[in-house]
Amino acid sequence: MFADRAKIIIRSGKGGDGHVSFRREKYVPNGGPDGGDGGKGGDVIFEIDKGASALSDYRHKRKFSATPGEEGKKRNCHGKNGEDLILKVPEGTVIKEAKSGKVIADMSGENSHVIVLEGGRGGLGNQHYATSTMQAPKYAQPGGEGIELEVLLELKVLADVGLVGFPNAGKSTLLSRVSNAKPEIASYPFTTLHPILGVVDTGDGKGFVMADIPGLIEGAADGVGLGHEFLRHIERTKVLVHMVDGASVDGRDPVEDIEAIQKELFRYSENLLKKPQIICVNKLDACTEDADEIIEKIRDRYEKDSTKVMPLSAVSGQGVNELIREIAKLLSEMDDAPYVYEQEYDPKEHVFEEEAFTVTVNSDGEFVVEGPKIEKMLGYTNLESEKGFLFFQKFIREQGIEAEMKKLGINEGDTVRMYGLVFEYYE
Ligand SMILES: Nc1nc2c(ncn2[C@@H]2O[C@H](COP(=O)(O)OP(=O)(O)OP(=O)(O)O)[C@@H](O)[C@H]2O)c(=O)[nH]1
Ligand SMILES: [Mg+2]
Repeated sequence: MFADRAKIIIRSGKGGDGHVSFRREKYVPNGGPDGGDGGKGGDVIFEIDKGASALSDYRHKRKFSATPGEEGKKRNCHGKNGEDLILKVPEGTVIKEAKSGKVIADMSGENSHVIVLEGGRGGLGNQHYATSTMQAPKYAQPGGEGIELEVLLELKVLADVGLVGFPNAGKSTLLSRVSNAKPEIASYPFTTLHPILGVVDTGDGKGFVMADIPGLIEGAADGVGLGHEFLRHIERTKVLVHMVDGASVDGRDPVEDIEAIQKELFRYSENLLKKPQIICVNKLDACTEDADEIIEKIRDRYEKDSTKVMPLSAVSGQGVNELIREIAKLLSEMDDAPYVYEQEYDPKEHVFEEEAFTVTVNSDGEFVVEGPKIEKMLGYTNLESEKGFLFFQKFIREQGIEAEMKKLGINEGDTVRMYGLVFEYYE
């Protein structure tokens, strides 16, 4: 099956912990601290793979993790950095945060290599914590946590032109005629099962990309048939080519067909109907009734500034060059940068959000400081030792906790509570 959507869990590597150790030398009983720093955790990076056209690699495996950094070692040895995890995706893959559906990165255009999750930083070894009064620090910094996130990968192909229409209208026949693509063509509906891109050479050194998607039927916007799944692939296109069987080969009425497709496009997204559209009245070679009459009828109803009606035969080639010229003209009047989705969600901010602290003043006028990061910090800091206490003070300042308490009006001598710890505040 063609995979153009996948939900996976990605995880960056945890940073390696800093190491606690002391030099050991013969006849030197108490060597100085020599605990090395931990290595940085691996990042999760997405990269465009120009050769890939589907997200099949992500269909059968759910979880993808970068490796953690190694712990620091004795003799000032730095732990090895974790390896980055590089996930290759086809161009046009949009990475979204699974719960909110917000865009993290759009792997299109310039964004060919994006670090989506950073690995945790390596912790500092105890050698960094020696001072003149604390020469044997037993504290080393733990490595930063890795980040885990569920993401949705959605492939929205990058094409300039999107081909839409009922099954059997002749979309694939047209694509095979004007481009290098070789889509399957058959006289039954739903021959095309997934989007196919073709490059159309316009002869002037330029060209454009045309996407053929499975035929749409009524209810497509609600998920009927195959079309709905694939409408997202034409969201980024600049021009829509709407094909209709003008010869009623399947006994359908062209005007009713056009109407039904327009309705589905509109229901999927109003933006689709805002794009310039060319209605191609196809299969002219097979018309038994008066072709001019059918074309006139369609022109009367649909032709306006943003919609052009063009007669065509994808099989005989009649009208095909005119169509390509018209598409090229429309595209030349438009901005040629591909549409790239903006970032709406930054995993880094999200982590900060989770780790943030709160300061509240209770009924006794005490300042209560809470938050998972503070709890963690207290867990690894020995406040009895001078070094530990200095570290604690620095933490309170650097995390902005002191500033927050000042904002709430703390004065010298006021009481501060933190997870069972009670002390008086002095600047
Ligand atoms: N006579 C005639 N037949 C055509 C023309 N264009 C396409 N056909 C035939 O119509 C049938 C369907 O063509 P396709 O190109 O597979 O149609 P499609 O729109 O891609 O269909 P789906 O992939 O099912 O959505 C085939 O048997 C084609 O040979 C045309 O201009 N004239
Ligand atoms: Mg087809």
